Order: sequence, then structure tokens, then C-alpha cells
Amino acid sequence: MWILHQYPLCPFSRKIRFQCAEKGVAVECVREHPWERRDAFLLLNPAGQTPVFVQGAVTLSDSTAIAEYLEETVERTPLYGAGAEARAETRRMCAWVDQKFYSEVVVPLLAERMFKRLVTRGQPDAATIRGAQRAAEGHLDYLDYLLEHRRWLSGPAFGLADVAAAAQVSVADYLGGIDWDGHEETRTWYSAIKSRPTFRPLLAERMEGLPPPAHYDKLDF
Ligand SMILES: N[C@@H](CCC(=O)N[C@@H](CS)C(=O)NCC(=O)O)C(=O)O
Repeated sequence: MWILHQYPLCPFSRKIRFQCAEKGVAVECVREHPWERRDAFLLLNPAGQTPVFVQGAVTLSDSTAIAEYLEETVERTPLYGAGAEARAETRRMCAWVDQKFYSEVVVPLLAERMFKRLVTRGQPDAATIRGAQRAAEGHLDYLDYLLEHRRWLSGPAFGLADVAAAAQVSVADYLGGIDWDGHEETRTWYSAIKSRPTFRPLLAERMEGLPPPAHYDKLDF
């Protein structure tokens, strides 16, 4: 069985867990806090980042590389779309959420609301949190716009862009970074994601000492 080195609020690990669930790939999760910089973990991934995906002699890191490996090796439930153009759009949207949404929204929320609470025991900076919430607002406007024109984020079929975006949005939502008011298209899309049996286990998981808002795992939010 594949072993995934991860922690519950790592959006890139959520992406791989959600993709594996969609493809029917069994995964055992092993907790890793990358900020501890453990030697044994650095040997697995010199970048010191989660997720790391291991089976026997195969060790993979970087969620984009892992996701493409899974797409190439597991035939069931293809998630990149049919044809070069659809696959390019899937990759564009994955890069959007993995890079822009992550750095502008999730990184500051993780730093202020998780890292300061659980690791350094510092006071969160309200201005940084407000900045992340404003950035989330802009990103949700863009997702609303896309979803006015297409059923799923990269086109007519559910795919890896939805998996990657749901992973990032769910962590931002867990950390109180999302105001759903005025984002009906994205809310309807996320509600459909939340109701997938493959996503429910992610919503049920908690980071110890850091509870999510009450609406976090509700289908009606
Ligand atoms: N591009 C990488 C990014 C992974 C990443 O940034 N992981 C975070 C946790 S969510 C991490 O390990 N950060 C610690 C560090 O960068 O030192 C991927 O897609 O897997």
C-alpha cells in the first residue's frame, strides 16, 4: 500500500488524498510536521516538504509530480480531461490554485492561525489575516466567473483542477479565511465537492488544538 507522509492541514497532501480516493488507490497516512525538519524526513524529500508518497522502493514528492504519476499509472477515473487542450486547462487551473491561491491565501492563514497557535505560541497578526481574507475574496470572484461558464473548474467534467482547488479552499475555510456570502457559484460547486464520499474523510479530520468554524463540514453552509 502507498504511504503518504502528511499533516491534516497540508493542502497538497489533501490534493493527493482526494485524487487517490477518486481513483480507488488505497493510502495509509503517516503524520509529518515539515517544520520539525526531521533528518529521516529530509532523507525522503530533501526539500523538506509534505506530501511524500512512498511504496516499496518508490519515493515520490511534489504534489504535481505525484498527481501526474497517479494519472499515468492508474487507469481508473482519468482526471486531466480528454485532449491536449483540456489537459492544458486542467494544468493551468492546478497551477493557479497550487501557486497563487496557496501563496496569497493559505500560506498567511497557516502562518497566523496554525503555526503561531500550535508551534510558536505567538499572537496572530490581524492585518495579515485580513489580507488573506481579501485575497480569498478576489480568488472566489474568479472561480465564480469560471463556474458561470462551465460545470466544473476546468470544463464540463470533474477533474484534477477541482481536486486541487477543493484541497486549497478547504484548508482556507478550516482556518476561517473564506466568507461565502456573495459567492453562490463557488458555494454550489464546493457543496457538490463536500457531498462526494471521497471528500468526506478529509472534512472529518481535525488538527489537534485547532478546531474549524461550525460551518466547515456542513453541506449547507
Ligand atoms: N510544490 C510542493 C509544495 C509543498 C509544500 O509547500 N508543502 C508545505 C506544507 S503544506 C511544506 O512542506 N512546507 C514546508 C517548507 O516549505 O519548508 C507540492 O506541490 O507538493
